Amino acid sequence: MNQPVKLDIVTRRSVCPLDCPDTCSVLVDFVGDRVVGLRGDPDHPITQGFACVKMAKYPERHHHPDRLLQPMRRVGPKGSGQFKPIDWSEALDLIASRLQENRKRFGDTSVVPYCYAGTMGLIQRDHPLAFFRAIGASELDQTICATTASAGWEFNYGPDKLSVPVESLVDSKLVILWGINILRSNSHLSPWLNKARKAGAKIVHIDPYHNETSRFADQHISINVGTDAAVALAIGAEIIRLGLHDQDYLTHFAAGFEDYRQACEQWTPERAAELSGVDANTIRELALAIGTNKATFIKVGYGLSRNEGGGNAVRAITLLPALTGAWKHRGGGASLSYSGAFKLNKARYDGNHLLQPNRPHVNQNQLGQSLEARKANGDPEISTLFVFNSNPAAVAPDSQSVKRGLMREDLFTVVLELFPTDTADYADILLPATMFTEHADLYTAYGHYYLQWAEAISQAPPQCRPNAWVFGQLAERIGLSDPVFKMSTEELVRDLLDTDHPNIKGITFEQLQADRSVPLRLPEDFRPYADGSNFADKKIRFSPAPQQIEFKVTPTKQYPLRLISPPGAFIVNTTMGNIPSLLKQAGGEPTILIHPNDARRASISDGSRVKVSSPTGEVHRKAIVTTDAREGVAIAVGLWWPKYAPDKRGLNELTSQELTDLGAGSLFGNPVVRVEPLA
Ligand SMILES: Nc1nc2c(c(=O)[nH]1)N[C@H]1C(S)=C(S)[C@@H](COP(=O)(O)OP(=O)(O)OC[C@H]3O[C@@H](n4cnc5c(=O)[nH]c(N)nc54)[C@H](O)[C@@H]3O)O[C@H]1N2
Ligand SMILES: Nc1nc2c(c(=O)[nH]1)N[C@H]1C(S)=C(S)[C@@H](COP(=O)(O)OP(=O)(O)OC[C@H]3O[C@@H](n4cnc5c(=O)[nH]c(N)nc54)[C@H](O)[C@@H]3O)O[C@H]1N2
Ligand SMILES: [Mo]
Repeated sequence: MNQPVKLDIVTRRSVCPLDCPDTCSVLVDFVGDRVVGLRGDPDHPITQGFACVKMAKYPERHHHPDRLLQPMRRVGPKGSGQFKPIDWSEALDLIASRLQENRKRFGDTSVVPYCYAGTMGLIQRDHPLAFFRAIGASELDQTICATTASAGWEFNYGPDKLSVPVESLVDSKLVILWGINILRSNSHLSPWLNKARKAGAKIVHIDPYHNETSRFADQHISINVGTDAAVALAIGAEIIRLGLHDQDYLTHFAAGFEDYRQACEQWTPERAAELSGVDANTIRELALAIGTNKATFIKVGYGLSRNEGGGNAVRAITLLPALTGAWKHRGGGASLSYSGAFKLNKARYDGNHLLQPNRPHVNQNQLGQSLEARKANGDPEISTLFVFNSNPAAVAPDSQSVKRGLMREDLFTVVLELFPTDTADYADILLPATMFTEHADLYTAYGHYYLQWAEAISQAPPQCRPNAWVFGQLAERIGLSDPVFKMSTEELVRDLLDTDHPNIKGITFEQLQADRSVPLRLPEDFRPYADGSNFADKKIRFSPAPQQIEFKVTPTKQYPLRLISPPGAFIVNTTMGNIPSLLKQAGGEPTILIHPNDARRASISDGSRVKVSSPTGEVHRKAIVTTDAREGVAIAVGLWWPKYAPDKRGLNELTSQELTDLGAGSLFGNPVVRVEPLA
């Protein structure tokens, strides 16, 4: 046997920065300056010692040869990705002078940030917004992901999104994974569900895509896209008909129940079955199971909210545990997000106090039309765009429109990035950012109740800078005087902790430094909605009742399939989309899954190249013919970098800038498409 080579491995603790509910505590292994491994922290109660397939490849990302290492100025045409290195002081001077010129000429509101969740660290994610608020820029509505589902939840329960603690799930008797592929996008929930199952719980998955979570579950219920509200209302009707609702709970906590009851009555199992494709008896059985298992837990995903009726669907689904009083029972209730419990003092860190009245808003899902918009005198609405923590050329809807906007000669674009993304190619000034191991930050979570602190654990390349540093420098250059721009990360975090809210009060910076992960100070056996204390008006809003929204965009002869684009296993949005080993694992090229019957009708064979077109654009993909896709649904898994797709086009060529029913969210799960052989 070979003796293992002995290396001096030093292990340091950090927090995964990806936009994922699990927000893992991770252990990063170094040999000297080299990152050689990343593992889940075995001592963290939620991470439980395992990292996902993506982050396990983190060393490859850390040492990627394409990492941006110095500030650069565009020398080729926009979009060409041709740059020449400049130094930081030149870059910052150029930005500051062009910014001031554009503010003077086109107004403060012609400046807009475009940022989202490249890192979930609060300081590097949100603190830069203070800069834009101080200069009176347009406000960015960060609607690209969660606002529709959040609006649905908040409509019912009030502004704080609270969930059944992960630790209580072991006592669930029935688990419904509704429109979420937890094995892929919330994998650290699975150990808890396995424990619940050992103790007798049944696990049901409701999704048009038969995936690893369907196989993990005891039952998969396939459903037509965008019909969840009808099914949930029919379940509600059955529960009421059988008298399995919790009258006492409703008497105390429901507002407008009669309205809801009437809305449910319109949905017999048969009618819901016809629309949704879910068998009427399956709906009846599910209603009986939910009505009789008081500790039913419903995990609702964001995927089902990305269509015209998404907000109403989330409302209809998440009223079910209120109907049965499940919230009173340990392990019963629902979960969308845990974020509402992180009651930090957010008054200052992101410049809320600097926000000027009457700022126009730019909806993140309408970046294209905002960039293309002009005033009556021909001036652009947007003169200056700062992109950081986001890759809009790939992730924003209607890429053609986004690209037309980014190509504008009179647009000044600054991109702060780690890698040469498709968006970076459009920058006038491209700046190199630091990675999560290279800066300290504070992390909340949307899949558990632990607040976490990560120190910088590795040296950044000499010219890379944290987002907060960049905007601090710009603030200084243009003379912004608010003290918030001088605050260090530690000072900002101390400010965030400075609150009397019982969930936070008593958690100190020193404790975070020592423990890294600190549970929120929630009551023992926390049941957020067992009584009225967390509802907006002490009541759950059943009225106006959620509806099954009638879609404007429906399949036609020309575009017979509905397209959805759920997360891929190997990338998170477009992050990790340039890691060769992961791209290989993902099959080497982007694909589209279609059902054998749809494939036959369109004369498509498995493995062939196809043209996928929608009313907004077209892409070319490899077809995978499989019953994992529901008939009538085309599934494009994972957002490939457009430049790495064989046709150099991204999936959002096919999506539109129209918005959802609640929360002004995106319609990523809404387009209708035609799939045909590529000539
Ligand atoms: N590996 C991986 N993990 C991720 C991400 C990633 O890209 N990759 N992205 C992260 C981000 S930003 C987010 S917001 C979350 C997303 O997480 P979620 O959207 O909450 O969950 P997903 O796993 O995307 O599950 C979406 C599921 O909804 C299904 N679906 C689509 N339309 C409908 C519908 O109308 N009805 C029903 N019942 N189901 C429907 C899809 O087929 C898919 O299986 O995941 C995060 N985690
Ligand atoms: N068709 C379709 N489109 C979608 C979706 C879909 O389901 N279908 N999902 C949508 C969803 S759920 C979301 S959340 C959005 C996500 O959209 P984005 O938030 O834009 O997510 P990413 O594509 O991962 O891009 C994040 C970028 O931030 C960079 N980054 C990471 N850390 C840092 C840092 O510290 N500083 C700086 N400056 N940059 C950093 C990364 O390198 C990466 O390029 O996409 C949406 N787009
Ligand atoms: Mo997201």
